[in-house]
Amino acid sequence: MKEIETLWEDVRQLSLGNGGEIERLELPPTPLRFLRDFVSQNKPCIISNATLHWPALSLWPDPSYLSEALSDAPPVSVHLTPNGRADALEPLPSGSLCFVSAHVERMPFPQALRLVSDSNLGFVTYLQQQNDCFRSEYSALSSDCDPHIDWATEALGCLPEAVNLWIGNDRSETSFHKDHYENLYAVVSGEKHFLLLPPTDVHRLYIRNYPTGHYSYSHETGEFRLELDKPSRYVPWCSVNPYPSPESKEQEMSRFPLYFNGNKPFHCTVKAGETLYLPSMWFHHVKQSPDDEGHTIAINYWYDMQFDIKYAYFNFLQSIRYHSAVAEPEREESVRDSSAGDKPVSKQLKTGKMIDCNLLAHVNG
Ligand SMILES: O=C(O)CCC(=O)C(=O)O
Repeated sequence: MKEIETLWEDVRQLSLGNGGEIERLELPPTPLRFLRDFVSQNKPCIISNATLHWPALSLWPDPSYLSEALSDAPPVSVHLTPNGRADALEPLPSGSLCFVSAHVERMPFPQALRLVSDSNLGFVTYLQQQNDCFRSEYSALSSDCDPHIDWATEALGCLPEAVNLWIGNDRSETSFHKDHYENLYAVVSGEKHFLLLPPTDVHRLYIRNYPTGHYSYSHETGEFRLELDKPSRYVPWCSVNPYPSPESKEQEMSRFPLYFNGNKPFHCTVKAGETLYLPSMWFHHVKQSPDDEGHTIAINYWYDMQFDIKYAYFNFLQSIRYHSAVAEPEREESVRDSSAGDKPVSKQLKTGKMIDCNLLAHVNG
């Protein structure tokens, strides 16, 4: 399907550039510039010096400040995984893949923060809950940063739908996915490493339906069990792991040639004090490097996206089946997604990571 490959090239030539670089702005843009040059064009940028006035930048790197500020707060949500990969594909004992969610529990913040930086545990702790947690679980910190990003609010014509706090370590990783939000992602401490692909590259990520499951962790045995959800449910998810282990690299490259042999994803590191504008429907994969205390801290503002003509075109593109010259493995064909785009968009607001609603499909296993 040459036309789709032409589209990938055109989007880079005409809009995003070929260098694989994300545009950087030294100062926050005016609302007009932000709307005209970035939101309307569905084009990311990194903005320096937009959050320098936040007390959080100097206060939050100190774990004792955070623990003190949240000492009397209700327990916070903690995501535990054996390897730092939650909302990601993991093999079942049968060898087939499952979309697995973390074991989630609630505990006092000071205890949770200690777990994040303790590298001697048999699990990885990520403090995150994509349900507007900053304004609920972490409201004691609200005066340390702005309640919204003013120039983005003016450009987008609404206040954020959700504001989320993320505190992770060097093993916390978020797999490739996309959200139906305009995302302003501000790093407060440590660094975040994003891989980004535009919505037009959807076929390069091999979205397929996978059965869902979850980890459950036993404090008594110190072991994780991976259990399939009951009743069974399937979600469409990106099949590509961009950082395969050395042993599986060759196999992954031959399974996903459109990803590994094509244009490199846009790669950017967002440092403390910088803000990434991550446009709606862009695919993103996230890793992180911690500060001296072993934490990476970020806060993101999810604004409602416009369900406009771009959204309609992207959905249409996604519904087209791409015929790669390279044959795909049989097993994946059997769970090929049903992305006809015929389901109405039902926005899962404040309920967690947005799996592409339009693709959400319950298929008979
Ligand atoms: O920081 C992360 O680990 C993931 C962030 C993300 O996926 C988002 O902001 O939509």
